[in-house]
Amino acid sequence: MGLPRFTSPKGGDVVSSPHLYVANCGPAVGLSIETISSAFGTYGEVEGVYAADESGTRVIVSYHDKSSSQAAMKALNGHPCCSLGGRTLHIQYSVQSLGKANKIASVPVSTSASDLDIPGLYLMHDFVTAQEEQELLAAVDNRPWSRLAKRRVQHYGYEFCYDIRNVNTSQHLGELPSFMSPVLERIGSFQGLDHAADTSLDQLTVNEYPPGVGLSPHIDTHSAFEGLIFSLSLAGPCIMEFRKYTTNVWQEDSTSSSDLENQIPGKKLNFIRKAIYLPPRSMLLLSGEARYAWHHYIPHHKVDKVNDSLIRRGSRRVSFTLRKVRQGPCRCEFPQYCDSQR
Ligand SMILES: O=C(O)CCC(=O)C(=O)O
Repeated sequence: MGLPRFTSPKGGDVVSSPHLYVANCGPAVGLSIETISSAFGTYGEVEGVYAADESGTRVIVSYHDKSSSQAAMKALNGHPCCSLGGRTLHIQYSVQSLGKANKIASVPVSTSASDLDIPGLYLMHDFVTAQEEQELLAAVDNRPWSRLAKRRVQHYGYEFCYDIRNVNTSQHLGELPSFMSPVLERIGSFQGLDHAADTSLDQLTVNEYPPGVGLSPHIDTHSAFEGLIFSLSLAGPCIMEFRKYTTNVWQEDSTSSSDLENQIPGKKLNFIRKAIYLPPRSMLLLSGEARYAWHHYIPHHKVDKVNDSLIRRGSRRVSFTLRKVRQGPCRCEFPQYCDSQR
């Protein structure tokens, strides 16, 4: 499944369209795709929010109709937007293009975490057996799924709210289900984990991705979760990519219209990018810098190129992400990425 492609605005020659090219907006400035979708949703039905390019600071917001995009343009262009952290957005109309997509260079994919050299990132292959994998999949398939735009999810312990990228700590859904006990017990012996680390995890999100569906770049909200994030991959493989932005994600933006002219897609990239292959039954751990300072995401591919092999994603990938809900503010060593220390 390919993503829609949009032309970049050149000299404002697009009079009006349902699609908006929005600069100073995106994961590199601390705004998740869900937050952007919710803010623009005030003006009409948003069909999708897509990265306009690799910068992480420009997105396409695609509405169902022109009257919605015109209303959003009028309300948000050049004005500080309260629901987007007070940022001033620079918006132009864009058009959907039938031409070929701008090809984004692929990055070499590592099969082990040590090759990536991201502090705090660990991967254990065969964390569960094939039989345990079947049992875990059967357990979640017996329970109700909630449908998001492109994937299905289940939440245990605490519900994760995508609009605020946080949990509602006043609503405890109960203990993690008993089918997770063997996994939780084994996590204590995860290689790479500090012996003193607190592995009392209390929140589980199960994601089911159909083939070709990925996940947009994000850092799990610091104030929502503690410092260890585990993700178990089941049923099918994928690659996960990581980006570390070289500009401050919370930096106040002083983009003038002449700066905007320099923001043409495909120019300078402001991040380091790395990729890892996650086979079924493997467990990934994000801790330290990997958890707090690197965006992670899953590209929307049906087939991944890993070294010289092409690997098909399979009929679905189901991930079990385990975290501990934070009760106080985050005091990490990465204040530039931290919503508690903004
Ligand atoms: O599917 C995965 O492995 C990652 C999921 C994730 O990052 C999330 O739910 O925030």
